Amino acid sequence: MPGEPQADCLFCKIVAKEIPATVVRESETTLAFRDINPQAPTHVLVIPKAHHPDAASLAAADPQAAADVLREAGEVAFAEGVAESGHRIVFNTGSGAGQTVFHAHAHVLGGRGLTWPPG
Ligand code: IU
Repeated sequence: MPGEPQADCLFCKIVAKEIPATVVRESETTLAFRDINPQAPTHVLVIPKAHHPDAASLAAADPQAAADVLREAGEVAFAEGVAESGHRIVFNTGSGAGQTVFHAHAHVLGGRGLTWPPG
């Protein structure tokens, strides 16, 4: 069933507090925590609490939850002080794009200059 917790999903385990994470924000439907391998001074992941494998399937199955993730990503950027200096919200989608955890997540990156195109 879309949205159901998956036993082998690392981010479902973080939502269930079975694996620790440095949580910076939590809402009814989302969780935001610091990436363990930060690629910028600010690098926070925002995930839906429900399991969806990637951003596209999240948006298709639950558009409100997708909107919640985007709103929380914006709140994280504001709280981290990178809202105005510039930040990037990234959804790697598919292994070819570097997705390694197949539970939808937004990377919120900021605090340094970000070049385009990304690698
Ligand atoms: P990706 O877009 O699927 O590649 O992003 C997964 C991210 O999850 C990546 O930046 C990892 O550093 C991060 N991460 C984490 O924060 N905590 C973990 O326990 C694991 C991965 I495994």
